Amino acid sequence: MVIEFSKYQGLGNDFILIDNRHFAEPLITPEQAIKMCDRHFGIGADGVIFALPGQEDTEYTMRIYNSDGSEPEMCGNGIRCLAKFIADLEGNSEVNKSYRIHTLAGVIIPKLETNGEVTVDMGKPQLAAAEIPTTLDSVGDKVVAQPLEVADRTWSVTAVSMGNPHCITFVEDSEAIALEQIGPLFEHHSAFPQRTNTEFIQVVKSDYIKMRVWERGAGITLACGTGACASVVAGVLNDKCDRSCTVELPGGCLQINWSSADDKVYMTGPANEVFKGKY
Ligand code: ZDP
Repeated sequence: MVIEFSKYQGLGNDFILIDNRHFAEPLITPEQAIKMCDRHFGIGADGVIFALPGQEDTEYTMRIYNSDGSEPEMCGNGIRCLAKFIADLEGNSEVNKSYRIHTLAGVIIPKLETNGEVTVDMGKPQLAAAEIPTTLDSVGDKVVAQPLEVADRTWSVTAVSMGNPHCITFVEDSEAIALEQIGPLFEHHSAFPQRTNTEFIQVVKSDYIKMRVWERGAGITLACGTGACASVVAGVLNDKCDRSCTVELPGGCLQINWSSADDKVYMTGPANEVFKGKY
């Protein structure tokens, strides 16, 4: 079967977008997604995203397969790409247009800004151990600065869910972390029964942090939107950063604001089409 796709990227986190508006189930299988994401034998991407019909009070549903074929609940860079893709499919050039999107992490609302960037209402972070999920101990009802043994070292980690699980570690120098070696050990650690995305954060200033990420199901990527949100939440919980903070990722910067007014996390960043094709 020949399938039309569009390739988008947000800060170098790149996705294959599929117009799935007329079918309730994804048009391709996880096995096909693995092949399409292959950077040598396929199109090349960190994941495949489907724009499906909405459910309940939403206009669209987003589903995503990681490059290993697993299905995460949410995808921050991906939903910015999805918003641009939908506007393109609809031929909609309305400014400040927002969409209500059903995801496995609840209703997420991206809004197209006049400068071409997208601001996403990412919802409230989940901090309870059982919801993340993690078996690490809690302080009160949060998993903050807990010891985790990985690669013969005890790390102090904070766990946050943005719909998907994140394990955040603050380090002196994020460049010095051997991500390729230790990333998989965090991802598959028994303390995270659904596996985990893993972020290493260097605090440059209270309103500017640098992040490197090992993504569950995708490995090293140039950016991770949910990871940037989770890292600012972790920074606030550890008194290391402001609620409004710039996150520098290898692919560029995201602006994150954990609102004290409504407890939701707002993420602003770019998303752009790269090319269209048939596969
Ligand atoms: O939770 C996971 O399994 C992630 N790999 C999903 C993708 C997250 C993403 N990088 C983001 O920007 O949030 C797309």
